[in-house]
Amino acid sequence: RGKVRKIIQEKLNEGKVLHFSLFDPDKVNLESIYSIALKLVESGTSGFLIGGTLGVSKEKLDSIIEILEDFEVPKIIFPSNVNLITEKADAILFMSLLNSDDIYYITGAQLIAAPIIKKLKLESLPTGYIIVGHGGTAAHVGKARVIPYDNVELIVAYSIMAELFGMDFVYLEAGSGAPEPIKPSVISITKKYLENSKIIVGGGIRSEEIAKELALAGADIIVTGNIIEQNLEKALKIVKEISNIRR
Ligand code: 1GP
Repeated sequence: RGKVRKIIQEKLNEGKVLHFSLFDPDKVNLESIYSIALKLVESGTSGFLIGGTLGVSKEKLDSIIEILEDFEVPKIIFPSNVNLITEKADAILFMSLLNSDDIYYITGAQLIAAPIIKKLKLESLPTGYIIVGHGGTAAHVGKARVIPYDNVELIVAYSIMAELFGMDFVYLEAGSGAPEPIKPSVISITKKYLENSKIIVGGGIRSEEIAKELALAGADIIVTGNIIEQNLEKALKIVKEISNIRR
């Protein structure tokens, strides 16, 4: 097993919940990213996810990872397509958009990416990506058959499927900038059905209260993106809240 997987597992074994900070290469400003990242690390963020759906390039991805190089926190690619693969990262979320209607987003892009990832010896974190509720740009581009926020039956079935496929992570995504995040009640029910796969939750998380609720409901990793750019102080509060939780 890879290094990043081990770091995540060790923290989870200690009863911690992890927070990942998402940087969208299309939105971040290269001049301010170092100081923002420093504050996030000091507040306890456990990982940097770098990726986005529109306006992203490998060059910008590389520049961001270079700026983040000094931080020991893992730098993980959150890819929307095959152009976002770089050997500079510590790992990549090797994702399949399980509720897509387009085979390209389920196994097509992954087929093209697989030999590249192997050649670069990039650590791969097998992830079932499931888009719920608002869905946002990722749902539109990924042709997701978006699952309604309250359809627990479907969310659970997709999550079990991901686990049965052997995926280490189930990423429940409400979409970047979603007006509402995934419901904590949905997370707690889904958690009961998963024995091995870890739950990543993201999309529309803007307060420490909701972040805490999601963590206590069973989310293993909480992702926040937009709030970092919109209200850094608030984002740091979320990170601190998550880092103090012990389950
Ligand atoms: C999006 O889950 C992430 O892919 C984070 O969403 O930008 O709304 O925090 P936000």
